[in-house]
Amino acid sequence: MQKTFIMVKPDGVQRNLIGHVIQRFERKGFQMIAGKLMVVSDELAKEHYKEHEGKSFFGDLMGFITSGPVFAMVWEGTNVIDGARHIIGATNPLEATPGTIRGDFGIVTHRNLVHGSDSEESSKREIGLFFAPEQLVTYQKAVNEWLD
Ligand code: RTP
Ligand code: MG
Repeated sequence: MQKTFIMVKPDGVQRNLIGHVIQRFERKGFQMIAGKLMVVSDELAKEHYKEHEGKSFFGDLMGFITSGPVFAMVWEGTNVIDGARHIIGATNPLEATPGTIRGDFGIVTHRNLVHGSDSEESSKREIGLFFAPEQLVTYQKAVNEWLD
């Protein structure tokens, strides 16, 4: 079963949107298999966003993502990587379709509420950065039989 790393960023936590974000993924039919409230260290932030190192916004991104608690999660489901990115919406919330999380709640790119892995490779990498293998709780729900 495909897995993805999802994180409610510091702005989402401050705006009391943790529960709402979880509900968006739950009602779609995806299943949370790990979740924790934590503060991202400078080292972890740099590693997580290393593809953007050297870009003009990298410093601001580091400051933002370490500025307060985040809610880190692993979600599981059929095509959950792309599915989650659709629920989250485009990087720039002003361009994100209404109905997506960013489209409904965000205005600016540097405060876009939620992160979602963009590929199988990055999901494996990011899950490994934030969670130990034994922290992933996979389990069967009978209702999932009716999803695909
Ligand atoms: P994320 O990784 O956080 O889920 O966001 P994303 O895939 O939609 O966007 P990505 O290109 O990976 O960029 C990572 C984060 O960097 C900030 N950013 N700022 N031009 C800019 O000012 C700019 N571009 C990107 C955003 O916070 C974005 O979520
Ligand atoms: Mg990204």
